[in-house]
Amino acid sequence: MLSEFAMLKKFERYPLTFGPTPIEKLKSLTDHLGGDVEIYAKREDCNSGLAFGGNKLRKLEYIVPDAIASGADTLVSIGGVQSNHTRLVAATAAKIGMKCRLVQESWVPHEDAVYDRVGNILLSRIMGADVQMVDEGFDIGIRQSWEDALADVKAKGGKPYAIPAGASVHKFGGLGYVGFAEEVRMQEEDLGFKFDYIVVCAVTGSTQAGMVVGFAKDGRQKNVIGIDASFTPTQTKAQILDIAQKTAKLIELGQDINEEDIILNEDYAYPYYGVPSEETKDAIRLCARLEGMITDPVYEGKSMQGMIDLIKKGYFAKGSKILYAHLGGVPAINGYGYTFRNG
Ligand code: 1AC
Repeated sequence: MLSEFAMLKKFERYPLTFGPTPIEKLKSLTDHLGGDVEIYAKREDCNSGLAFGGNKLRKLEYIVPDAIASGADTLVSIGGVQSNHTRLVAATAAKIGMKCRLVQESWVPHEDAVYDRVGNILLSRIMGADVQMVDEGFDIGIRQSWEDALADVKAKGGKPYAIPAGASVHKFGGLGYVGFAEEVRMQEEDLGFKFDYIVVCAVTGSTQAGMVVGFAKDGRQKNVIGIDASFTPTQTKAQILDIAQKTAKLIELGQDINEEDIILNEDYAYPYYGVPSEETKDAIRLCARLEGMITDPVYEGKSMQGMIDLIKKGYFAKGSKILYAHLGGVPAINGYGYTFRNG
């Protein structure tokens, strides 16, 4: 089917999600932080029945039609050991009747006895993906291990379809979050107000890039506040800009996206990708205890920490309405059982 969103109407969309995701007010967190700004969450973590859902499915909805049309029989992708993206590629492959080959690199210097047995990777294995562990460190770029996996599938007589880390540098990787912006605009009509800021976690970049392009339609691209969780922000920012520019061209946005349109805060990714600081852990606990909303040590914990800290520092004007994008990284928290052994 063709996309229902005006900005994407020439693109095929293969439905993997339930439809528009809920927006809920985080009242207790708002009150706890003094009430000068109002905090809402858009629950991308509740977007699908596929393997606990999450942001990657919005992107994959625009990639699957191309994968099917290519005649491929195997989706091939890559991420860290606890990658959400690879989990959702595995789920998508299962749903559309393809095989799945996943390269899981050692992106996170985090030790927990069960890190490579629980959470995302456990689910990928259960869904039948061929999971290959590779001892290489963090890098959001194109990886030799992934290219080797593509060649290996071919050598064994399969027909691979290549999906890069986070689906980000795929030619259609930015489309899903253009749709997010369109969906928010529709929801704003029902709510009767517009959000002043959208806060989003960024690592491989296509989620923020798509939002920037989508919100450029009504001049709000600079209101998308990315919180870096990669700890390699120069690379992440360059990738966001590149994806946003290519996506803008692809959808014929009719306006340029420039470096100053990409707002990426670098202050909360420390000490390393996938390793939570004490402040990240505190943000996870605070949000869980006030709202029952679970965030994770890799992605949403860092963007939650960033949003809370920016509110405390007065970054957002009094009276602002902030939309926190919960992208759905929670399954990884199972790999942090020791970190949270005392709550
Ligand atoms: C890093 C892309 C990323 C994942 O889940 O693998 N978000």
